[in-house]
Amino acid sequence: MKKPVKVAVTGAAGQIAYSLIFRIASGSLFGPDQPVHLQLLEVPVPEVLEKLKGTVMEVEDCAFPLVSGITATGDMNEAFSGTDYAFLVGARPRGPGMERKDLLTANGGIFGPQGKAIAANASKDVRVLVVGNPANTNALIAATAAKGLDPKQFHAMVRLDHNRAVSLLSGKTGVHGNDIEKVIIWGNHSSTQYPDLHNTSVGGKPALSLIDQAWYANEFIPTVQQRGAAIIKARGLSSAASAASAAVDHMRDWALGSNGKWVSMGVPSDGSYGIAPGVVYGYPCICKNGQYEIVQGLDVNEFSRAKMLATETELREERAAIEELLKA
Ligand code: NAX
Repeated sequence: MKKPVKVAVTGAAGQIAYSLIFRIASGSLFGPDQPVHLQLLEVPVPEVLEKLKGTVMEVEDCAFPLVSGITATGDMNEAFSGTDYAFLVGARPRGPGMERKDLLTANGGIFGPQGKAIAANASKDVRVLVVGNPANTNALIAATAAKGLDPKQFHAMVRLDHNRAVSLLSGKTGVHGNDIEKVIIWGNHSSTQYPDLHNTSVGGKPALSLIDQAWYANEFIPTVQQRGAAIIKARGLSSAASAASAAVDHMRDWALGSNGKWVSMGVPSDGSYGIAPGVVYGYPCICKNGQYEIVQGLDVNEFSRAKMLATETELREERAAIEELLKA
C-alpha cells in the first residue's frame, strides 16, 4: 500500500461535505490503491462539532478500506497539519440585507486565517480548491494570506458549471458527454460566468454547427448561469452531490492529469486573454504531472470578448471591495 495522503475538508458537517467526504473515502479521488487520512474542519461550536461527530461515525460505519485515519476538529491548525490536498467548502452564506462587500469581508474573516493556517501547517506542495462562495475571491484571499506558498496552489471551483454545460449540450445534441470536448467556463462562479462553446466539439463536429446561435445565446448560456438557482427552486436546497462530484473531478484532474483534455478551473490570472493579473478567473486548463497550464492561443471573437470582460469586471470589483483586507 502507498503512504496515505492527507486530505482536508472544511465545512465538514455541511451538505456538500456529506457527499464529498464519502467520495474521497471510497477512492473516487485518487483511485483504489491510495489510502487517505481525512482531516475534517468545522466551526468550534459544540452543536456543530456534535453534528460533525455524526458524519465521522457514518464514515467509520462504512469501514472504507482506504481510510487510514480521521481527524475531526474545530482547530484549523490541527486540521491543516501536513495537508496534501484541501477542499475549502465552509463559507459564510449571504444573510438578509447583506451587501456583496459585507459578504466578501465576512468571508475574508474565514479564508484569510485559513490561508495563513495552511501556509503554516500544510505540506509545501499543498493543492487547495476553494468551493465556498464567493469562491473566486475567497481563493484570492486565501492565496494572498498564505505567505510562502505560490498563488497557483489555490484554485476556485468552476467545474460544476463546466459539467452542467457538458450535460446540457449532451441533452440538446443527443451525444454522450464523453464525446464532448473543449467546453470552457470563463470567469467567475456567479451568474456572470461565460460558458463558451466556440471551441467545443461534439462527436468530432464543431458544437456551433449543431445548434443555432439563438439557442446558444438565449437558452444555453442563461441556463448554465442560472442552474444553481434552478436546483434550489426544485430541491429546496442548493446543489450538494453535484458540487461534491465536481470538486472531486477538479482535484483529481489537477493531481493526476487531465489526459490532454481541457478542464475549466478558476486559477490566478497571469494576464492571459487580457484578464487582469491576479484575479482568480475561470480558464480552460490542461493538467499534467500535478501542474496545470492555461490553454493559450485561442481566437476570441467580439461576442466572447464582451462576456469575458463582463465577468472580469465583476471579479475586479470584488477584489477592489476587499483591497484593505488583501494588504493586511
Ligand atoms: P452548508 O451550509 O450545508 O455547510 C457549510 C458548513 O460550513 C457549515 O456546517 C458551517 O458550519 C461550515 N463553516 C462555516 N464557516 C466555517 C469555517 N470558518 N471553518 C469551517 N467550517 C465552516 O453549505 P453547503 O451546501 O455545504 O455549501 C458550502 C459552500 O459551497 C457555500 O458557500 C455554497 O455557496 C458553496 N457552493 C459552491 C459551488 C461552486 O460551484 N463553487 C456550488 C455549490 C455551492 O453553492
